[in-house]
Amino acid sequence: MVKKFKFGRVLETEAVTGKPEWMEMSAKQVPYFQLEENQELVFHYQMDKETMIYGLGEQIRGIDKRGWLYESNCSDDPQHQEGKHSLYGAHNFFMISGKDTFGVFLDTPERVTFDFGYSDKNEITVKAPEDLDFYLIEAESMEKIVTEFREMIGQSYIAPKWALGYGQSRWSYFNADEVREVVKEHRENHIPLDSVYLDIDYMERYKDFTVDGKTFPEFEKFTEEMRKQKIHLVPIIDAGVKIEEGYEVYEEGVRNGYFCKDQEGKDFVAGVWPGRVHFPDMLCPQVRDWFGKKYKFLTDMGIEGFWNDMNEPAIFYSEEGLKEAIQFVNEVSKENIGLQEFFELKEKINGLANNPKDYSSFYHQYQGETVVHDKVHNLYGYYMTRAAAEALEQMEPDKRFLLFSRSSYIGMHRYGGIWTGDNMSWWSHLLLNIKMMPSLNMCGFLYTGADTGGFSGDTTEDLLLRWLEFSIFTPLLRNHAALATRNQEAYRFTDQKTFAKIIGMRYVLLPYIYSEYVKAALENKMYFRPLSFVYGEDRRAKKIEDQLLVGESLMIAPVYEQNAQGRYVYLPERMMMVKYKSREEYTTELLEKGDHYIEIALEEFAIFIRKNHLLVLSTGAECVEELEENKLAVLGYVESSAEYVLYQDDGFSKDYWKKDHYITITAEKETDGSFTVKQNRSLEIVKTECLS
Ligand code: MIG
Repeated sequence: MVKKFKFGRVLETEAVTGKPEWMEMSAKQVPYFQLEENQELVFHYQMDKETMIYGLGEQIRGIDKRGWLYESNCSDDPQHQEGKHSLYGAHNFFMISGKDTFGVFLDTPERVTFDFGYSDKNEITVKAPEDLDFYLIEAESMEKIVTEFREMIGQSYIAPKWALGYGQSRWSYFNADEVREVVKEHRENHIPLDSVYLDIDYMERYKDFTVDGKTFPEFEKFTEEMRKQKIHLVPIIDAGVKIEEGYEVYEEGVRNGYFCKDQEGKDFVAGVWPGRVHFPDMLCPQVRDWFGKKYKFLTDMGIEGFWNDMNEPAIFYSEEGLKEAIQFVNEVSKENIGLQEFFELKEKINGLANNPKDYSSFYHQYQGETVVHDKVHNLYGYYMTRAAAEALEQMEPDKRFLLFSRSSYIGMHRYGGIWTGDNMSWWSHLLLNIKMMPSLNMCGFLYTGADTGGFSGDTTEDLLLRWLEFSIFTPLLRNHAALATRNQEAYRFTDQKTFAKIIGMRYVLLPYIYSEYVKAALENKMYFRPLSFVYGEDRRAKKIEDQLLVGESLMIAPVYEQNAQGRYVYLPERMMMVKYKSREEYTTELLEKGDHYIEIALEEFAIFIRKNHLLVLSTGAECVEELEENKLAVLGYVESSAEYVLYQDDGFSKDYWKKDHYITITAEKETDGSFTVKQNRSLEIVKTECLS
């Protein structure tokens, strides 16, 4: 049951589309919370000792969000450390599990703070602006609350199947030959690959919807050449439009008044990669229509996927801010700089980027009103990505494109996925990645993953391997690294064969991963679940955050510590462990409920099949196109009988609900101890292996 409480008149975010049964409550009596109303709304909730808090999507820290202060304020902050309060997204959904069981969604484009036992360890204090739509979702379990919430916000974006293959990225591959080299090395070393990402340097002077003719000549031919090798090129698009005479996008935008305005009504100027830019007013439907259609420039040349960056929007400096800073420098430079001035100087310069003052000095046209950016800040990346999605849908209604964004708000999950931004090549960020995934799923973001290997800083061979051993389970699987960092492509390291095998396992597992991912989207379920959602009665399982359930059949326990040869794994029930080096090299074993120290060498990873569950495996391939969908192996832990509903489709159409996409596979234990596997389609089951 969903109850909606309206406070003031909130600017519509269009996060909520569905209309499950809900009640609109006019009274300001919000159950569970004590409410203070002055300039803002303050909601208080008393926790008991057992209370756990889930949600908030893209955030730092653990799965249980209790014990820290979080903020919804989309920020381009590449330091994802514990002390932070906000990352790139604003996902205002959380759930309480304790003496009470409920979920809350605060729908507002403005800043919200979530004090989850930070000021007072037993109290939740949520502060929101006075204009707010407050949704209370009640159901008997965390999973049911998630599903109710997800019904309310609409079906999650589904990526084309090729986008579940392995992607290689770098800031940047500077020319076509570098890309050719990356592809060649992967193919020669039999490291599977489906896509190569183009970062900002493919453009001409960082201008959106241009291609540098010198470094990427005859781009259309180049995409075709890549397609022949079964590679998709995925270019980046940035939010800011370069100010440059003669540049069509800029001129059209100015002519039609499509850019955000400053206080005086002039086009607001910010400094980002292209230099001075204007921001398209993505909140305005006409502007979205215009900007979205620009993607056609690239789709016409054979591009089928994009990533949208810098759309918080990130601002290195504003004209005003820069002027002030320079003035300050000039002033102090006349003096003998004292310590005070030195610190002020430092702050002035550091404070130029993403300065709150700048976000309150430009304006949007939103639903017939002029609105200061501050008030709608958290919607910008969402609406940019929506612009692209809607235009692509118009251009080719029946085709799935790859689309993901850095900044997001709930609602954007219908239009694209997200990557989790500029992490570091740190072991702690691998763990952060593991913990963040279920929270994102709660908020509708299913097509998601981190920069595998780490973005900033230099990675190491073992970190990349261990990271891959987790990332092969995330729907978005991309190796990406920053400018001036060590080369991070799998073939750059000593043990290329191991990389080929581990990345190869992604393709072996793909029938299951794809099936679970698409079903999660269609049925408003989670692909990654914390153990507590399923084994909540088990006090040990309830607190485990470094093991996850992946889909219906699997539990994973990634190794995330340097030089570890294994790890402790807790089994909430008897499970079948499979340790994989490759499709051919693996061991199986039944393990009892309880704690186990499991040896997991660097070259392998462990998965755990749940009781009476099945796993389906392909025969492997070096790209998604080459997977033989009809030839499957079945692996299972079958005490009596197990059933698995396998979802399969062509991977690019949108006819998800067709009956013949669902194949039922059953395994039955016979009296003589053997197993019979059946299916209602003409699959070729190349191998069955069940334990009981
Ligand atoms: O200020 O385009 O998060 O993935 O490689 C950095 C260059 C801009 C930030 C993105 C990152 C990308 C980088 N971009």
